[in-house]
Amino acid sequence: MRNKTISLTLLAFAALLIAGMAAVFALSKNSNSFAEVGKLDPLIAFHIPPLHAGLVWKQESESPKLLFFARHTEMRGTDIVRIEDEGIDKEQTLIGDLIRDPNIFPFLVDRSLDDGSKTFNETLRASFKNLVNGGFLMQQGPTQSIPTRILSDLKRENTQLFDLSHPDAFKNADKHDVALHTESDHLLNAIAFEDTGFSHGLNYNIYCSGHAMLADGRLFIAGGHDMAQANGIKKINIFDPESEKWLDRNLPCAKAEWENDRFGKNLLSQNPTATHFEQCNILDKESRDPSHPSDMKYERWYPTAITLPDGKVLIVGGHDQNEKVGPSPDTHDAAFIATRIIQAVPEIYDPKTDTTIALENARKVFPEYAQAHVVQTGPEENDWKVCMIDGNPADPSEASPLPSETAKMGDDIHHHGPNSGATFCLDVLGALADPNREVPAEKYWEFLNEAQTAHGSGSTVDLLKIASNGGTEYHKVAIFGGKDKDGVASQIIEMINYTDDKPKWGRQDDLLKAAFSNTATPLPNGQVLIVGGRGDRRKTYEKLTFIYQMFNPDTGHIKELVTTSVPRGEHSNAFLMPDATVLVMGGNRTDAVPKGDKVFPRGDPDLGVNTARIYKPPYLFNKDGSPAHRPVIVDAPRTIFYGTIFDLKVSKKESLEVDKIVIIRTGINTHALSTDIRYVQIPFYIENNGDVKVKAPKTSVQAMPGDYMLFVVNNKGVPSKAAHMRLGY
Ligand SMILES: [Cu+2]
Repeated sequence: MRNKTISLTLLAFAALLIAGMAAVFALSKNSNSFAEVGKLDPLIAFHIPPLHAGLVWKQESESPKLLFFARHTEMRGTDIVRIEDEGIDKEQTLIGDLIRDPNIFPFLVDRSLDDGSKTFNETLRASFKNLVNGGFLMQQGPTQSIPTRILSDLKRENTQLFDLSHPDAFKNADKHDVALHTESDHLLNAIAFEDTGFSHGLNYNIYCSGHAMLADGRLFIAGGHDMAQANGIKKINIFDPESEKWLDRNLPCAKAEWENDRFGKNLLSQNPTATHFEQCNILDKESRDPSHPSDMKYERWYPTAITLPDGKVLIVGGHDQNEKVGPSPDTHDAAFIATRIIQAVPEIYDPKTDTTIALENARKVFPEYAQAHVVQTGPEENDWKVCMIDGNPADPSEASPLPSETAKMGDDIHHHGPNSGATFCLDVLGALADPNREVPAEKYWEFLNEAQTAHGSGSTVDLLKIASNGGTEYHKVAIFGGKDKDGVASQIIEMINYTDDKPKWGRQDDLLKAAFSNTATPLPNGQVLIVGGRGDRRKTYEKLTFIYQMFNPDTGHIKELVTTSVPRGEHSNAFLMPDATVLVMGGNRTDAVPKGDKVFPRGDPDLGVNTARIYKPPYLFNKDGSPAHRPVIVDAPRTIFYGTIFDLKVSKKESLEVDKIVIIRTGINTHALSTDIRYVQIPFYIENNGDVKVKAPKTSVQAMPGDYMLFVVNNKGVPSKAAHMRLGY
């Protein structure tokens, strides 16, 4: 008996020893690789899926907040669920009562309607559809927010401010698989989020609008989404991070009435067949998007916006439809969809006057969310243009319709085309100064070069280096994959250097997998992280890209990093954080459930939960997996001015090892588009006493005015944490 115990003990000990050794081996193997491929932290369950998001800063703050947008910004989840209302009890109330077609959402029927008591309230369902949505159906191909609000998100607005410095901001349940997340996991960090939509003055649905960060740190939003089937709006909305409020814009009539009489209970009790509030016919544009002096001339969904060196904003493209074509009983609203047009007229917003000017003389057709970059064309302050890839000729006299074959529901309604590899540069100041600015023409766009392929919805990075004399040493833009002319995902990476005599796109290493809707993020050491993307017009889990990749712009090489299990396709985003890690988040919720999944066979979007995660790049680790020693910025100015020299206090020992000083402009990122973000390497010298003197960019063409993170990178490639600074005139 005793012997047996001893031998069992020995056996257990041996087993423990082997397990221990295996664990050590596994650990050291993993740890070793952190310095090679980086490290993925556990998933962080969010209560809401961010479609687009951006870092916003109070001028005096060292830490940014993240402003989030989800779909249907002006409505809370409680506006779209069964309204036996206040007592929102359980799962069945989460099911969009407005969704009626079981062929489109079979999982809704399977999961909720087996219980006979859970019947729809037809009147109330219709009232929401009529009073808020003009009678249009709420479902559309890519919109999951209606049927899939989760409890932790239900009472919230769809615009949220995420306080990154809140102690619970990144609290998580230490899980690495989205399917393991429970409802309570989504509440772990909920306290770090604050409603920032209607309650803070935003009256419009800014889903997939154009974005730019203004010189004073305010967030600029052009256009957005109106009505169920892909209409644009003409609004300019602006968020001020100091007051955390939106600029005053008039409240749409239908929205005001809805607030007074939710679900039209009073209205319908007087007139059971009413289709709209009195004087508030939602099919009339003024009811939904009442005119304001700041409005754009053209309504836009999916436009590109970019801050210019003079602080104004250029708005290009986007599309719209004819809102006077009313809803049809047909779930596809084909007549409405068929009226879709691409806006060919750029507009310029001036934040000083809060007004917008249309450039009728500079028409050109671009795909949705086309890439744009400010490019220096000479030595003077006004020598610049905005270069854009995938340009197409515009009919000089009228709006240019999309190819008709794209006007189908049930397919990919976001045909991000027409794509082309043609790169054109717009002389913005020339077009603005033209006395015939209001005469329709296709002028001021100069053809630059044709890329080897089109790159529709491929992400870009914008990398600029300033020489010690203040001149621009190089200005490289790289574009990663995207859709070719036929709409097929590509693996091709191309790069152009705008300081060359004749700038030309040049092929680099291929991406490891063909993809569009990926996100490229410039890191402090000058390398570029690429995450996510999907590889087919039809979204399928199998076509998503799960490998993180690093692009080296000096060599053109691609390196494979970690592999994730979480897809990041359309509506995903990634942000370099002040601590030099990368926050990866967003994406369409349906993408997170594999097709054919045994537990959730139909890819139930309720279970494709919202998750973010922190990725730690290789530079944060030593070879043995321990944390790398980082340079420390002791003191830095909060505001810097063009053409000046400023002091940077770096801890003494590190100041002698400084290899690079970079400033990275922060802003919005979504749909592979981040026009705000530019990586600028700036010159410096070290005085005998170890003080670091840094030269700010000479002109605003090299670095647009606005908020930047400044990093010091040592001679081992390890970055400091960032100092926040605002660059201005
Ligand atoms: Cu979108």
